[in-house]
Amino acid sequence: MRPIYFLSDVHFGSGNEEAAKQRRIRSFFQHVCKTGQALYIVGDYFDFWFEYRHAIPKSCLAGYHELLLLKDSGVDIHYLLGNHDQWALDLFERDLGATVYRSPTTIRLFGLQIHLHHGDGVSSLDRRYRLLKRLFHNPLSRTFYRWIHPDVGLPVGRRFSDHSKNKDLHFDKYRDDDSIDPWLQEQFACGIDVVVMGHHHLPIQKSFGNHQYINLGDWVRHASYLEVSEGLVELKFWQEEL
Ligand SMILES: [Mn+2]
Repeated sequence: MRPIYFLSDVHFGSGNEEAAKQRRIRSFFQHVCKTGQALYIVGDYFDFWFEYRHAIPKSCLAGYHELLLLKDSGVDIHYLLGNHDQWALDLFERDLGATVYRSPTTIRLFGLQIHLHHGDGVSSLDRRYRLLKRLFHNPLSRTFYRWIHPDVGLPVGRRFSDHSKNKDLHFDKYRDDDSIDPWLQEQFACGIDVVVMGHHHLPIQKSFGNHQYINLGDWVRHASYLEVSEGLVELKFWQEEL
């Protein structure tokens, strides 16, 4: 069986070196197509994906185009929504044939129980965010926002989710954060072999006895991804093929 790849936090559409990001992602996706069988996106592929019934944000077109090419190359796409793309309706399923996960999920691959969680709200450093999350998930506020014209609504939404260069530094707060360890131990105690998360933008592969915690990092600064195959769970960094 060919390897399965995982990535998260590409943040397409942030306006931050978009052309370079698209080039990197395209060359990585070609590698996935040549060598692998499926790609798992563990959230925040887009910086702000808000899907209306008849419209999607222009800022996401370049990133979406790469997903279409990947799908056409025959790779299975699995998409766990993150906090920047949680407003997806049915386009990923209908148009990309993707399997979409709207909440954390556990999959079984190569004999391993792998728990996928975008990672938002897990750390104790996310306390303020948890309040916001309730607002974002509220069906009423979603419906209300959907009725605002995109030319008015999207700039406001993007300001909230804006992933500018300066904001990258804000993720350094997670560097020595071990407040997620008790949560990880709970997952391991329930039979999970590997926890795969994104959101923190810091690539990490850490062992807890026979269990592992992987943070997928991001494609803003790191171009990091996970490769899983028979007997292999390895966090890697994509080097563009020249
Ligand atoms: Mn995130």
